[in-house]
Amino acid sequence: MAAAERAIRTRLPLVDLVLEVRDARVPASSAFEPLRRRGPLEPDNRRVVVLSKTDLANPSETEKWMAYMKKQGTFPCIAVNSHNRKSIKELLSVVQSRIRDIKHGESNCTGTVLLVGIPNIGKSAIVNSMHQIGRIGAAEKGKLKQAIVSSHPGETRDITGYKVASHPNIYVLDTPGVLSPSFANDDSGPRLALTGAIKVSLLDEYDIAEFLLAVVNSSEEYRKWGNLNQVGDSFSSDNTNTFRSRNQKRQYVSDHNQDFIVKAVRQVLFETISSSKGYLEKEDEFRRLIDRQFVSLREAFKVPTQSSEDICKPVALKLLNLYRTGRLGHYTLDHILDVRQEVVA
Ligand SMILES: Nc1nc2c(ncn2[C@@H]2O[C@H](COP(=O)(O)OP(=O)(O)OP(=O)(O)O)[C@@H](O)[C@H]2O)c(=O)[nH]1
Ligand SMILES: [Mg+2]
Repeated sequence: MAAAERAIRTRLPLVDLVLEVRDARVPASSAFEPLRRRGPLEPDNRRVVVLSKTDLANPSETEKWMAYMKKQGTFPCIAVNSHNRKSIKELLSVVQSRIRDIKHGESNCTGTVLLVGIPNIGKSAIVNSMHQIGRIGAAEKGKLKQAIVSSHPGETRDITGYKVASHPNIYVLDTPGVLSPSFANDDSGPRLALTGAIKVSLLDEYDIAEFLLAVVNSSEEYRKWGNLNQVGDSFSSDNTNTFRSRNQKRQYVSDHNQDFIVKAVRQVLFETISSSKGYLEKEDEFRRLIDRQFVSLREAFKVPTQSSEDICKPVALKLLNLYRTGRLGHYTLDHILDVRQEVVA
């Protein structure tokens, strides 16, 4: 990571534009440290902040963050879902207009954009979508490249350029994710582990799942899961073994992402949180709730007790996986009120 950071730092002064990708769920904790240390909070027209994975964040919190960043006035900010064509087109148009400004409207030139951020934040997914959707010549379209996208942090190892526009020609350089070791000393650690920027093996998975349950238990998202058995609910045709209804694929007990497992998990969360609401101000009640949830979630995930002495690890990993794929709701973990200005900029 140190070599990657050096390579990025060397390129920073050479490119026309820097796209700093941050996770919309943690817009402050996921700030890119090498840019943060650059100095005073003056307007920076070479930098655009991209809030990624907006489909996983709380939409009203994302709006508040966008308004906050705009008010700061130091650099533009755009929210993106890399799986959404419209969203990528908006990003492309912001990048093109910035490059045209920087190149004073010249169309016969080349603009370079450095895409930076912490690991697993969606950089390669963004560059792939820009490369595929961007207006480049038909001959070049035939030679489309593909950056490796993976749910594990640290997948991109080298800096690679992708053409995303013509007139002017724009190349985006995808870079390896870089994370400052200082995350271990502040409270961003659990948030970054939960959102997937830090390898789970570096922190205790049980602690991260406990943090997730604390977030879920303190939010109102669980109320949506109060009518899971009503007719019309997408999860209604439940069966604990395998089942197949019309237009549905066969569902297997071993796959915790399957609908009936997700439904059982949501039901556990709904029931345990509803029965404890009103008592949760007391720390020991909150703790007891989480312990109870782990026991019930083991059943919901169908983790066999006899197969492992430690049931917490598989339950924790399955729970984290559901959160990361958005199946436990939409949570923004950084709140504007908690954030100091220098952290955002
Ligand atoms: N839900 C959702 N998932 C996304 C989005 N963008 C990327 N992902 C997922 O996030 C994971 C990481 O994506 P990458 O593009 O590999 O992330 P990266 O920043 O390049 O990661 P490194 O190369 O390790 O630094 C993958 O599982 C992607 O499918 C998004 O907008 N929404
Ligand atoms: Mg990558």
